[in-house]
Amino acid sequence: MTTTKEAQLTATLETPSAPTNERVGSVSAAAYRIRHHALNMGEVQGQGYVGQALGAADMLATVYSDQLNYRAEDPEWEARDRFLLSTGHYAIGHYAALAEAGIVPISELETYGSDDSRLPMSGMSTYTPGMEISGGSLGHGLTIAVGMALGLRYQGSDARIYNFLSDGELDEGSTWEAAMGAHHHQLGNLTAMVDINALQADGKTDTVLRTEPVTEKWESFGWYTQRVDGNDVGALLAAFDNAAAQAAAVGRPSVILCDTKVGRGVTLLEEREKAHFMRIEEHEWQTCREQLTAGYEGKASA
Ligand SMILES: Cc1ncc(C[n+]2csc(CCOP(=O)(O)OP(=O)(O)O)c2C)c(N)n1
Ligand SMILES: [Mg+2]
Repeated sequence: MTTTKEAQLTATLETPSAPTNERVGSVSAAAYRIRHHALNMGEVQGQGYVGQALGAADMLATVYSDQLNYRAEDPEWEARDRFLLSTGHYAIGHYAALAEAGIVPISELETYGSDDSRLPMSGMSTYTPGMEISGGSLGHGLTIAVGMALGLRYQGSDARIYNFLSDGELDEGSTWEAAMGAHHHQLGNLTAMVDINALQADGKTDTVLRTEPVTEKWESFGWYTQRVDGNDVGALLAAFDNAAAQAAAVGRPSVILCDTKVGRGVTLLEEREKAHFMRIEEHEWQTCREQLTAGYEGKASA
């Protein structure tokens, strides 16, 4: 539960000014490149978690090109902010973001999912620079994030922890235990973001396990909670700015709940029925790229 003191402090803190068009444009361009990389990587295998990468590209671009403090040439730099991908199968999108960030060479992306590649299908910390944790077993990312955030605080570090979760991970009890622990320890250095794409491996989230009302749940666990359109870069930037300004000052963990669309930016894939693990035919990849570019250029010139 939010305490009265927390509520008062949150109310008195100033809301940061709205993100500039320049910032929105720069993050949108990064998101476009992340989507483009993800399509190229998906084509190597002919199938995969491409829909998730497209859906989460705006979230990933906002974090990597606007929020995260890191050194591309030294991914293990002690003072870096940590981005924890707890949803291992989203690795394709994360690799694209790591390439955009200059941590993984763009030329290496074509090895995705191949034998001996540093970019396996499911994210593994021992394989890939910049991959902080292994996330194949869902529902563990937030527990690790809480431990890391505590550890950094004990060390007197100003680094922040960002944890990316999927809506399927809200099915896991461990996620909620960690959420409770983060509030108990007043981890203002922790920001979670949840990709609410309303989908899981076995079907739509509300048919697998109904997790709504999600906003009220996080609030009742004591988190500073915002829910935004996760494909609206301006809304994402504003939410991350609020999280940094308010949650850290109040000493409360922060969550940004992001409603996204699987396959976002590529009409052909937005309309796919079997969206969790997509099979895309050889002749369709070029159409995907063309639709992505046409949509991006149309929006940029609007
Ligand atoms: C602990 C655990 N249980 C089950 C699985 C199998 N699994 C892999 S992906 C997935 C769907 C999880 O939901 P979400 O991440 O929201 O799926 P998406 O949005 O990518 O379709 C499941 C159940 C797993 N990897 N780990
Ligand atoms: Mg999902």
